[in-house]
Amino acid sequence: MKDLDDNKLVNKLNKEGYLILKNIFPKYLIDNAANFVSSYDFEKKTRLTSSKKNNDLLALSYNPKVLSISKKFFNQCSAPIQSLTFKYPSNQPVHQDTVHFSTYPRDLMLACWIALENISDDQGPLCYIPKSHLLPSFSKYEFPNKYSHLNKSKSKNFYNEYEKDIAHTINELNFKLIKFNANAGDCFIWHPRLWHGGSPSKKNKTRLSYVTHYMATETPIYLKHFGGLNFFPRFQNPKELKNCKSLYKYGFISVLSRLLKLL
Ligand SMILES: O=C(O)CCC(=O)C(=O)O
Repeated sequence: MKDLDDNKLVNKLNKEGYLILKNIFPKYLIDNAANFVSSYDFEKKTRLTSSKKNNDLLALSYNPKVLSISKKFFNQCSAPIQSLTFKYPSNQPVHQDTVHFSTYPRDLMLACWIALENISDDQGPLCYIPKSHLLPSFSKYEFPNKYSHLNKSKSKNFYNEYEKDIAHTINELNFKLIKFNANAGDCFIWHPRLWHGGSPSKKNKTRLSYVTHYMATETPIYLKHFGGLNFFPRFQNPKELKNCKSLYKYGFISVLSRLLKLL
């Protein structure tokens, strides 16, 4: 991959909000991962949230090119902290990942989505809005004023309302959703603020795919907005994918030292 200079790629990611890369994964890894996912029983779950039991999926998450791009993007070391494996279309409404994975300082996460088979329109391809990362990120409480804490009479299902408001905005502003019709092995790296989701599709066709979320390991504080008290993000200690080791070695003390580093 000498021809793909990390600086140029990161500039492109910052400009367009995404990168499409081909041929960065060995074919045998894609084939092995595809075999694993297609034989896995997904009857009860729509996605598998851990890849640690499968070495081929783990090897995809630790791809050196993706790690070096994320390192350049963060300007510090990077580690995979979560993965999602899909056998079927995700049907996930459009969102920004920052609603799920917030960091302070902001936007120190990245995602890499990999097609494990050829994916066309009827398989619910990944979809995205180019340059939507130029918009700020919104927590699920901030996006629609009408559902803010100032209006307690509205629905308390903030995430649901967030998804509806994103859909409404796409419509109102005439944003164009692009489908990523991928070949097996193609990957799509998106900026933390890029609006993306899974195109709606029936579940009768497979959409073998695997996504890893990366986080900068040195400075950021990682925050979760789900669970606990509404409006109060929770500190989270993310764990590295391969060994489940916490990124903050000394728990809350590490969080404090990270905060001090930012002063
Ligand atoms: O795979 C998909 O369809 C969507 C995945 C996604 O939105 C995510 O991982 O944040």
